[in-house]
Amino acid sequence: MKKLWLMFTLLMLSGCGIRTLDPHSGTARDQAFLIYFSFAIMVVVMVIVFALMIRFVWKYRQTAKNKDDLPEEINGNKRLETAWTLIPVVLLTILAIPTVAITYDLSPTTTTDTEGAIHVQVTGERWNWTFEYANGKQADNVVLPVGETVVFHLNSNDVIHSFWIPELGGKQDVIPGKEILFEVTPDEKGSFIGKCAEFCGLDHANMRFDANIVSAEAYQAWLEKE
Ligand SMILES: [Cu+2]
Repeated sequence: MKKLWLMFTLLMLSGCGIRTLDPHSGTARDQAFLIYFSFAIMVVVMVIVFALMIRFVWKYRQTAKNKDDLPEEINGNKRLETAWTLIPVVLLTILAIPTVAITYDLSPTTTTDTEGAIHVQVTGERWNWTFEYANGKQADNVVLPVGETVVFHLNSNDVIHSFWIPELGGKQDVIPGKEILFEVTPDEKGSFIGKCAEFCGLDHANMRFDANIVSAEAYQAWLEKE
């Protein structure tokens, strides 16, 4: 028990930040909104259910007075059954509307949706990523200008990987034989860790890269450097 407390305290002190909840792009912000939104609904449901449960446990506890009473029969009560069917339907509908809207909105389905964007070919391979720009430049880490829309063209040379830069959004499956587009507009400078989020073999944990978001000038200079 002592050890458990120590582990818990260390975990809390380490400030293990949840990077998906520290969004630095519109995509990541939309995703973080969905997380908070569903969490809020969950908290409301949880508070109501727990409050009712505590109340009923207390109100209907056995006492010397009621110990021979039989509970009221509620089987077939139309009002109750309608209520406990409709409440989840309403909650799920409230959840589904923004979820479906945002999901359809997040990624382009064709390249014509994104003319004027920066297009980067991304190839996942056990166990590294290669980024190729329109001018032919190849790199192991991705460099992008702040405020510009970028479309990643995700491809895999072997197995299924998953492309994920938590602060910028994702994750997006990378499937061999199928190009998947993933659009992001980073809106703050910074260096973020990207990773493979689909277990793909022995060195999966090391399948990482850096996503460096820099000024337009720094990006241009980097792009033109051999
Ligand atoms: Cu992988």
